[in-house]
Amino acid sequence: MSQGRVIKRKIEKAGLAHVMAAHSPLSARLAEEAGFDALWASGFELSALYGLPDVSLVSMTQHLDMVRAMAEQSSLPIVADIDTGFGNAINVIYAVKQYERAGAAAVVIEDKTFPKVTSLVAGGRQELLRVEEFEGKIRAAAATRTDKDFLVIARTEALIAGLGENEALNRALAYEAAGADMILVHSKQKTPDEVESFVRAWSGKVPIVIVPTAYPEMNEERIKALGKIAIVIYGNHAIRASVTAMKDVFARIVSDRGIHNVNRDIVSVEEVFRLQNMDRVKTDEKLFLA
Ligand code: SPV
Ligand code: MG
Repeated sequence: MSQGRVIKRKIEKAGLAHVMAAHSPLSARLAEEAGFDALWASGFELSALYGLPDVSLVSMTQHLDMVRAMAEQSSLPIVADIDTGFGNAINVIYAVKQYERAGAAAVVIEDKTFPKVTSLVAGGRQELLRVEEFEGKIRAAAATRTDKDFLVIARTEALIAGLGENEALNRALAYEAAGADMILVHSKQKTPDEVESFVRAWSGKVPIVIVPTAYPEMNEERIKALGKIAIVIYGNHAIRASVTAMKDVFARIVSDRGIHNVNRDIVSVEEVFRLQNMDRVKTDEKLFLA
């Protein structure tokens, strides 16, 4: 079964797929062990991993390499955040071929101009593409995939850009007509109101994807009660959890002048060996080293 089919099955069965951000094969494995349905190959997280702002600096090749590495270490489907598609519809055609071959289950393409500016930053420059041009990108993506279950998800940034609900709804309808399998609507309002209102007003047939980072009260109970939402993406909690943990441990080592205290509170080296499949090396040594 293709990875796109796996996500669709999950949605058919459970009504909602829970997708966790990952920025490395290790975080992908941890998300899988925690029980998520799929991985979000987040552009924000990968940019942060490189210490860079999420403004189209990380290249498609860098992102693809990470998608491939995650696909090797986790059996979960990968929803690839391909930002604006790395250029125009021609770039999208190339990207979709590459991401499908890399083992992704889906791509999310956003309707901003290239280079984009990260969505949640206060006062960010948010410029949207003409609707016709973005429709062309969605048509190009849908025409390029070879697996009919590979999902093309169109993301509108109309609410992020402050253009209002009507613009967001009109764009989403146009993107559905262009062949999008789902619509991701993003919002940076601190409460769920804006997205809830969009979802209630949504008259399209395709389901909605949300990333409730800015409005964390939107829990799964509320999402299910709203209906129409097929995927919830926890967009940056892997990198934020890592930063929290590293800051805490590093500060304690500095203040304790040693590792004697933190040692009790962090995972053992054996746990990291487990995550690295070190036991497999031991088995293979017995089998193959003469
Ligand atoms: C990402 O995780 O890269 C996203 C979500 O696109 S956000 O950063 O909220 O725009
Ligand atoms: Mg992104």
